[in-house]
Amino acid sequence: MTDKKKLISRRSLFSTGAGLGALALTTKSLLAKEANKKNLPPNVPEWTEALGEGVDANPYGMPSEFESHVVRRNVEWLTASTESSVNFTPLQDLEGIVTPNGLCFERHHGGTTIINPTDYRLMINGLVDREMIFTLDDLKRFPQVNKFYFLECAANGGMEWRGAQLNGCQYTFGMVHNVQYTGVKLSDLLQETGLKNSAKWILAEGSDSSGMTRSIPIEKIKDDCIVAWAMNGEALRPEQGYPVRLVVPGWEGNMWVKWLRRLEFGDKPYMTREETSKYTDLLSDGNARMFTWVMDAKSVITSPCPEKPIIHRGFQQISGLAWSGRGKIKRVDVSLDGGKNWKTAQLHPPVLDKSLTRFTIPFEWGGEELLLQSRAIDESNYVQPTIQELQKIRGVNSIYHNNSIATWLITKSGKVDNVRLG
Ligand SMILES: Nc1nc2c(c(=O)[nH]1)N[C@H]1C(S)=C(S)[C@@H](COP(=O)(O)O)O[C@H]1N2
Ligand SMILES: [Mo]
Repeated sequence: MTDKKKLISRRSLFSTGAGLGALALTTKSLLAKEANKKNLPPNVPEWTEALGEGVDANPYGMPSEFESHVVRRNVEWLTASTESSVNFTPLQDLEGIVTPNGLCFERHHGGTTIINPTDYRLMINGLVDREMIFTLDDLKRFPQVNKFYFLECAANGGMEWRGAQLNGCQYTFGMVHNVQYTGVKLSDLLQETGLKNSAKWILAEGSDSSGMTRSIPIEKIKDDCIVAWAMNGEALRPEQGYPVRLVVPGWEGNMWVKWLRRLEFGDKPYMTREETSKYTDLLSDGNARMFTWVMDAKSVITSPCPEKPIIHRGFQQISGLAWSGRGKIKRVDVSLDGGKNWKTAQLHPPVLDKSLTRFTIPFEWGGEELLLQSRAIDESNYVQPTIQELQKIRGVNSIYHNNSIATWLITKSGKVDNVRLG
């Protein structure tokens, strides 16, 4: 091998991520925490000299005490009361595409409802052949599906319509989670109840004190909606609607009714509070968009980000998440210069329908200022817009459906800020 060839093969090793261990030894961390020298090689560390905890110490396992910063967080001025509130998923601390159950953001309008599953019933009524009431055990007798889907609140990023406001990945993007649901397809339940030809809409009703009700068109119900009782392999968490929630893949989170109590079939939309005064988008001409169900393609760089400053010069990875309510993510582009030049990132399998998708792209940082952006393109060829493109059509009065490209300013010290360009 000539010297030149050697160099090329070494570089290509780095660009696939191999050989990083050796590299890490030669670059100095800018923010290195002091390690206890006693525990470092060649010494035998303290933890090797003592027995560990017994197997019964944690009947339900918890994360390491050193990960206690990885928690859901709320924003004080967005918190009217804890019962009608929202907290945010710490996306910046997560890897891959699965959101751990205890870190899924919560949005409830009447607090977390506690339901004994023995007392749980799901009622299906209205324009069906047979009105029926199901217990949880009844539901579990049906053929089941196991599917990963993202759930995003339509208000995710809603504070950023007029400018950059919250300096954090968690606060600007964290109203999204992605888990594997287990449940029964709603279309399978309908084989039991039958459906009248005049049935065109469904009213999904929660059993919490908020009176959460949404209308959903019959085509979506027949297509892919799930009545789910498990997330990531275990029962739903109380915060996520235990024992049963509705899963409405790719559509705004508000429709995913938790603590699901009743499904009524009707011939027109029910025009509930949540689809008239809320979850509509006021345009510049005074009209409001209504029934804006689909969550358009969106992406975020989770590292680096305001909570994850750059701590090394030299070779490293940009990592992020992309998702679309219209299907699979087809491509993600990353820009280091505020959208002038773009490079295609690597998508990490599995790349699933209406699910978070992990992307990474390697880069070298020499200590210069950067304007970091990511742009998602989905399988319908929809391209994630800039905020200016979005504002041209939708004005600045909306709260919901802000899926614009965000910009992280990397400063010379490695600090990262959420900024607005142009
Ligand atoms: N019954 C009921 N269902 C509900 C809500 C609620 O308050 N009550 N909140 C909705 C909203 S606005 C969102 S964004 C999602 C949030 O789901 P999560 O708490 O699992 O994140 O649930 C929806 N389903
Ligand atoms: Mo929401």
